Amino acid sequence: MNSGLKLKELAKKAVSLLSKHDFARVYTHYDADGISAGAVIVKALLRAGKDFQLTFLKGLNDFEAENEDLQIFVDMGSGYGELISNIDGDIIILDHHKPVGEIKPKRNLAHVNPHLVGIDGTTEVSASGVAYLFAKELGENKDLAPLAILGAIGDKQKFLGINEEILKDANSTGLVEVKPGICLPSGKISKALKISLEPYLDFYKKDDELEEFLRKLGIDGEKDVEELSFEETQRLADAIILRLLKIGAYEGVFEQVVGKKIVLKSLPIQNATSLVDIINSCGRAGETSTALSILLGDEKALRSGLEISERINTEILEEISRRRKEVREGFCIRYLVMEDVISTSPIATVLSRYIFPDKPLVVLNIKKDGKVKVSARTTDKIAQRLDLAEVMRLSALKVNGVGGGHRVAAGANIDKERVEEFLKEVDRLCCAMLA
Ligand SMILES: [Mn+2]
Repeated sequence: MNSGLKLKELAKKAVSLLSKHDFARVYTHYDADGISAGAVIVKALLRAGKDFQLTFLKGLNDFEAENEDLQIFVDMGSGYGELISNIDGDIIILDHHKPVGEIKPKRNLAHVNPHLVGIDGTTEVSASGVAYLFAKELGENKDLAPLAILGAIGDKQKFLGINEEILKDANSTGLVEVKPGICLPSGKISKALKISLEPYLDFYKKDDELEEFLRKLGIDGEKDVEELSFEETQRLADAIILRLLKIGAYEGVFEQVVGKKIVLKSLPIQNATSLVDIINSCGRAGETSTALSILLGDEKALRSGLEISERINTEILEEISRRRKEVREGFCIRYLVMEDVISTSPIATVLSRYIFPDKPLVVLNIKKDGKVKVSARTTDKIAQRLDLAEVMRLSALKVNGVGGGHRVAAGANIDKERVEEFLKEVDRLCCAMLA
């Protein structure tokens, strides 16, 4: 049996476990992938006539299990074998993070994870994709494929393997179209270039440079991104590549930014880049229910989502421009220690992909309560030789914390007192893996 079919088999098992219950307690992650996966599950459960309660979590570190007959963990769970083993209830896990620790369930468990069947969950299928496979086994849910695509974009995945199949599903229903173009948020070009985080073009607070860029390009910055002619789009694409080269961005982002754009016809914002951005911003702002409502088609939620997104992106851009000077260099890593910022993950992502792509980057956020949230990022080129999930897991373990994630993007939670020791271990492990 090929691995795609094996994954389907796992999804089938999850569906049969669900069939024994009328109610499910669902937990999902608060980022674009987790929220899109949540939207898939909500729609699929509603259609299947199941009752449910959905909760968004930042992770499972402070999770306290409730006594429910069925709990569904989405975009999380696989990395927490011990925690899951202690839950007294039936459990479905729909995740794509690397499994850590054996799960010895107290009752029934259906664990759907691509890594269990030899599929790379980091690049080839997101939690939204796994949720979609589950939904497809549950009923007529092929129309949810665009949400699975959104999750894959949110997690910066490739359209290979399972993701490619999902894209085919979406194409076949006419709900998604892949067009030649550039992945920029919708709206005025000058604003899109300035506030975009993916791609990050380093025009924030650099109005003169932006003006010069547009002047040389011969394109009116007041024009809408969607109104560009084919020829203008090509010119802009070339200029964006040059800009990315100039700021020293990782070459792997070029193909993600320029070439094609994905149009999601059934979703309230058709520009996939914009929609992912809005959903992520809402998640970061703690407005997860707004994000979910947007994906379920609520117009009013969309209006507030747009406002939230602009506010959050500006805060993040401000933080990046202020903090990039504070990035320090170890032997084999770079690191940045911050205090109580809104969200470490997008800062880590932009810095590691666009400004400092030559070494793994570790960003630490010291919270007021003394807890430290760590985000580690690297390029897929470096990740061929190094596994950040392992680096985070082992380094955190050494200082009594927890860590894990993906090869290219991982994280940890540690205590403030152990920061120095932790960073030393991260650097040591990275050097060892890269040697
Ligand atoms: Mn995910």
